[in-house]
Amino acid sequence: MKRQTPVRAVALASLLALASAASAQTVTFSDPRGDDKGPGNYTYPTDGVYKAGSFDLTKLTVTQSNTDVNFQVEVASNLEDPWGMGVGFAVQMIFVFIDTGPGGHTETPPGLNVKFAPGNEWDKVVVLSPQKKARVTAEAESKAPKFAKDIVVPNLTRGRGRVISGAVPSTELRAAQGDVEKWRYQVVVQSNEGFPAATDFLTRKVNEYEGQHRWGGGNDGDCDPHVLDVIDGPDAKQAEMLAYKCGADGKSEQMATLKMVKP
Ligand SMILES: [Ca+2]
Ligand SMILES: [Ca+2]
Ligand SMILES: [Ca+2]
Repeated sequence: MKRQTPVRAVALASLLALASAASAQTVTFSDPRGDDKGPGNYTYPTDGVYKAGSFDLTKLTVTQSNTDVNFQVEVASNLEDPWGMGVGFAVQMIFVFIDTGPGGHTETPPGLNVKFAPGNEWDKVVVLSPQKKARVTAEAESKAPKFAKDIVVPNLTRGRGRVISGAVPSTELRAAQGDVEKWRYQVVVQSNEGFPAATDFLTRKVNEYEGQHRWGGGNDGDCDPHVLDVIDGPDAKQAEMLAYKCGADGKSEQMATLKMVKP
């Protein structure tokens, strides 16, 4: 076999780079720092594992290749694995809601206490959790059966640096080439709760007062959004979307209502 000259190797490498650039589409969203306070006044749990900034969404990147759609969510502090999850992060749980076309759901999986506005229905949600895929899908089937077929979980979700990422096959999202640039998105930052309430989908509660493993600044009932950060867009202001009203009995009088954002 003839040995390839360095010049030809370089030419081949740049050709491959061009080919992959042509077949991959990427969309990115930025979110402000310092708004990891839900509707505006939520406080972190007191345990040291909930490091400042670790629930502060700063960026979502969605990349579509020939076969997969990859989701990368960046937060404002370095990821750690204090609970030994083995995947480079532990305390976060991220929901990437996707509007792929007309129709879809306004309600969300139990434990978030948010809904989507009419015209902003979600079709698929990609869940980035440090829990094993089997646990997440089992929880989806038992606690959110009516959404289970639209809850998509990467085979492996991992954290590195400040980025939590996972890829799913395009077929699971019914993604045709270029779709990621046409879809709309919303991200909900939650916390991975390995011992969730009986009805909650691995989510951590927000109460009136923060505790060792409970967020503060909300309501002890389920009328407050159990959400730390979402993507801010031109027509989607976080403080407006997460505004809510509770009755004296802790029941919802006005539920926090999210909107999608466009690339
Ligand atoms: Ca943020
Ligand atoms: Ca609550
Ligand atoms: Ca935000």
